Amino acid sequence: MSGSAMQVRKMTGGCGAEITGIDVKRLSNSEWDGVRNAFAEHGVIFFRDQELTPEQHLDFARRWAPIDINRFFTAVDGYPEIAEVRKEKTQTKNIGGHWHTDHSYDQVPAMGSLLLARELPEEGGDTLFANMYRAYETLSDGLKNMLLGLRAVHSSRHVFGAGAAYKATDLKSAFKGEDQVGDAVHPVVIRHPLSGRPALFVNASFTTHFEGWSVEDSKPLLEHLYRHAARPEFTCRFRWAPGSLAFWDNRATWHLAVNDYQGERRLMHRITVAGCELQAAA
Ligand SMILES: O=C(O)CCC(=O)C(=O)O
Ligand SMILES: [Fe+2]
Repeated sequence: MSGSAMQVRKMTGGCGAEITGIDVKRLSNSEWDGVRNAFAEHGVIFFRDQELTPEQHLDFARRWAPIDINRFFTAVDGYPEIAEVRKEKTQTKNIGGHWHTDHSYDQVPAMGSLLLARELPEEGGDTLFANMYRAYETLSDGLKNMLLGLRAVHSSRHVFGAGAAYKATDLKSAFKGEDQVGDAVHPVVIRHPLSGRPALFVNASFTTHFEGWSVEDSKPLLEHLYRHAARPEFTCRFRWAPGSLAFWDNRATWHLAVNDYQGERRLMHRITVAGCELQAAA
């Protein structure tokens, strides 16, 4: 790493790392190795002051993997591969305001998203992340062993389908594709494709039930896992400024966009990159 001012600093004891001293448009080979290692190790990485055009945002995204266009999000004008995460002054609901991981309803879930801040409220509009390695590791052995044998069903129907709850809110214009919904089944504990470590892979927004269990039977255990995984010591919170860029791994983290800026606009550009089919741990 000689000649580079790059530094990787953990955000908290629980999740994420901030990378300073680099320009993602011009990475040396050793910087690129360092960035990739930080992503695999910390699950979400943050950069500041990256003044990227949409083309430069796309170039950096394509270094990771091919782009996986989200079929429900509105695209940025002229850039079908960039999704808009927008909240207008007059809107009261925001996108992603509950803990979730993107694309778990796909049989091949996306690797992650590169979210770039364009317009921000005066204050607020932070994003929280939670570490799904820590969530799994800190369960008791008995529960870990039981979860290793389970798979869970994930769905986009109740979120983006015809009867979805957001259709009755002021978010209804933000999404499209209500006939594109579907389901997927994944192991509850995955072997992470980059790190090889076990990670908990269920989330409150898209997981509907354990395979072979009813929704009703699944609910108490899923809720226990959700409460456990959201413990503050597994999380970090990122405060955005224009030019801030986050890249999170959907297979290692959850995220939540804090909706504490009523009456102000917030606009982010999101590029999602492709992942792989997920294998069970152990
Ligand atoms: O706006 C944010 O901070 C994140 C929203 C979200 O959930 C997403 O872009 O996937
Ligand atoms: Fe999201």
